[in-house]
Amino acid sequence: MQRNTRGAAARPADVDVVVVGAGFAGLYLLHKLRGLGFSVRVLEAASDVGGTWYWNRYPGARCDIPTTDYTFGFDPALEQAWRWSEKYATQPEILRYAQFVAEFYDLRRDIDFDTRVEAALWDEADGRWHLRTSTDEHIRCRFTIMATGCLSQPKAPEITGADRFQGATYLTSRWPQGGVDFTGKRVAVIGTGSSGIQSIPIIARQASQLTVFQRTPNFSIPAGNGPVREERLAPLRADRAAYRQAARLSRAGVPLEPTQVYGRYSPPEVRAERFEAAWQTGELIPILSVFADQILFKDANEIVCEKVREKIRAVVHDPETAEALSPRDHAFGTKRPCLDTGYYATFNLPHVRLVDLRKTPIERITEGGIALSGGESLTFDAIVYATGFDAMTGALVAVDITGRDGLTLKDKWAPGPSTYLGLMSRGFPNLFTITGPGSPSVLSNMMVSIEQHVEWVADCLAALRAQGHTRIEPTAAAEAGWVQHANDCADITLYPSANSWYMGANVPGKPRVFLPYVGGVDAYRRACDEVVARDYLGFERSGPAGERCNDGLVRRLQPDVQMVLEMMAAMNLPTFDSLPVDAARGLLAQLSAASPPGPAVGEIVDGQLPGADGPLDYRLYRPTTPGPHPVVVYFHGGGWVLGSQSSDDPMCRDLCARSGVMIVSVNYRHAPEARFPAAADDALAAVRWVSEHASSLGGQPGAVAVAGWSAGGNQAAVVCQRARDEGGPPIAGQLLLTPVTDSDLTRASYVENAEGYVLTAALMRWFFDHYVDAADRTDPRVAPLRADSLADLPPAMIVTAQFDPLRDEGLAYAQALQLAGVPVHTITARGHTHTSLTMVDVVVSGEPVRAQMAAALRSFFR
Ligand code: N01
Repeated sequence: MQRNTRGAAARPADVDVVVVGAGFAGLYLLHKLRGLGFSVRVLEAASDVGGTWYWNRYPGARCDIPTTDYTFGFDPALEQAWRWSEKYATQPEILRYAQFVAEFYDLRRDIDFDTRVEAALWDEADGRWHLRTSTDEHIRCRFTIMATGCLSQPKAPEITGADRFQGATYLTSRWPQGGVDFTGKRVAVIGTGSSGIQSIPIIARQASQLTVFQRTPNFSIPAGNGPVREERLAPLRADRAAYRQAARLSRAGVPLEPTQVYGRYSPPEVRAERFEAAWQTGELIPILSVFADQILFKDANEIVCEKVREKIRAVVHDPETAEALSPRDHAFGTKRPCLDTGYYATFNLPHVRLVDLRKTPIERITEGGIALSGGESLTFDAIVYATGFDAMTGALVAVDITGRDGLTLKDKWAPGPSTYLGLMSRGFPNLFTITGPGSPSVLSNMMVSIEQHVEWVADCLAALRAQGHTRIEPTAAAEAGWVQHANDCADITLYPSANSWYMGANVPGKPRVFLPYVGGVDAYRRACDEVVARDYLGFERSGPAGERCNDGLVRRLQPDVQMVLEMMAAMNLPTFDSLPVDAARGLLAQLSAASPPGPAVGEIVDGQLPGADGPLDYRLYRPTTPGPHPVVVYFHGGGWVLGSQSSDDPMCRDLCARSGVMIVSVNYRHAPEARFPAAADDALAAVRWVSEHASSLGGQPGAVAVAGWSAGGNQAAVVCQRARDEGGPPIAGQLLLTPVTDSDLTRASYVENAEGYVLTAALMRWFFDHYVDAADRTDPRVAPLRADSLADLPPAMIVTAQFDPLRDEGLAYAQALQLAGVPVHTITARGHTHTSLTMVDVVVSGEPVRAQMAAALRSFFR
């Protein structure tokens, strides 16, 4: 092994960049920055390169991303020069690979081993970091890059008496270099995460007795390891560059086409087939992606959970042990699932015992072994702690980092880490974190995420130098915006529901915050690239060239709204207003057909009712609960031109299922065939008819409520005014979702959101032109905001969306109703668009708003 043999005095104490850590991130950083002509030193606490693969030498340690993907892809020459032997390489082979990379680029000469960075202090006047090492060296540098790894700071076992044990004690993440021979030994393993699950079958082969102490069972799938499979190699051989690029643009850093199949709407045979196909791959990414909705909804997730439990029951002979090994406390994927080789079968061996700590907790560790709460005392020769890490933040705050104005990273992050893009944190100029909290990191193929961060940081340093800047720091607004966005991403998933290390829940006292970025490698890369393309949006820079601050938020839309817009942009669809009316209707029907159907309701009945000038179709949605139910007449969106009684089907199902009210969605005559006031007249006629026939439809007699989206919201608002002025019927309440309330297209929201969010200013103009003559546009049956009086109208809930041209007129209507004494509840949905709130099961971030809308419908009838 080559080592840095130069004396400390020979190394420069003043460099451009110090990199902390010589794992894969540190190695690539050194190579990259050296290539750009920066002076760099890498400081590494271990005695060699490899990072996590240096330390985690426990038996059975392997990667859990196939080696075809768990490998550097930035240099074809490096890839040509290395061959992996297995689908999942062992720790020694991965460590050899790290050593090979170090040699390939002659990196060791700039790495100080056995050198821990103990403190880093930012000197604002000097514009540099001052570092102190365990070797008592003081190093001054312009930039510090923390490449300290996400899972490198072991977590204390926190078990009473751990220090009293007289036998041998091992920590999986600090395994002895020469290995351990357990032959004939009575061994305890505490912990059943990836480290425990990988090591247990191998320790069982040697030990005379093995007792596994499990606090929480984990989901594990058989790795199916072996030589690298031809089908994995083929696409790489065919076009290596394309394959690597596909990985960079994938959700998790491994090429895989995302599925559109929803578990909750799939028949049993499709569920079984998809699950089994993913299971057979022996890979994490496919089993995490069996269904598009498995990480979003509990019922979809439970399909996967139960199928894994079936697999466990099929292997483990003793039903009680099988049940104890079956996770029931967390959704699949919310804790990182494990890959194993013979893990569950190990519990069929006569000398292996599982102790379920949920039933029988450890009371204490004694000199001779482990005492359990029930009074049982077990004797051991060795205890193995596979108890995990203080993940993502532990290694960063373990260094005493003091930034601007004496702020320490530890203090700043005490309530949870706050970063911009997971790359920097305000108050710590020129300090970068590779795969830091707030970036995809541990939720992705780390090699892809490391490469992306290294390249982003290297490009950033080069850009600063080129532009005459020596200092960079994120703005407070940009950082807060990113934290919000990262939380928004997590909050639409099931991840925050688990007590995982992703949530910091495994370390007592650590704040419960979702640490990685769950929006996907692809979406994340786009955000990072956009920041650069927009002249380092959200960063302050300064130096000889002067000061530059380009403040702003890179992501303001809810993540699922952003995703839908990006998907639509990728489909390159024509805009509705560029099409003839029939084609626009066809496009809407096509988009509706491709949407998930929405939740089940008790019954759906199609019928006809008399409109103002002939019959109108309606669709009735009945709740599952026994009736009679309160009745709501619903008007669909589509600008008076598009849509039908069934075009808002998922939305009507959702409202019905959530609120327990009956929804009657009414088709009305559309323009341009039937122009103003046909739609408004039909709406009033329909409400009258439904009101009169409520009982025979199975509804409660008495006042009905009205609801509508967009132009349908306009109908609902207009009906309330006309019912008040034209002899009824009584109306219990009005739910207006992003309604048209006026014909003034000059409000600020029209200007701000004129383009880019599906409903454009041009499309609204197209709708108006088809529906109503210019002279009639101030008629209150088109512009209810312009009615002479808004008094004595039914209570209202008005929902507007932040990025909707119609936002301000919706707010204006709410305000005007309020001034007229009408009870109004208003919501402005942050990060939403005109159309996003109706996208049931697709835009999950709309759920809380949909829940409030349903609650409003119920409240109208109290
Ligand atoms: O750690 P973990 P890990 N008493 O935190 C238990 C990566 N990795 O080292 O769940 C009793 O997952 C704890 O119980 P609970 C991978 O990303 C990858 O195994 O907190 N038990 C849990 O069972 C992985 O997710 C590979 O209730 C205690 C276990 O210890 C991550 O590293 C291999 C306890 C810890 O599991 C961490 O995995 C290895 C106590 N006081 C690791 N304290 C690959 O395959 C903790 N536990 C690439």
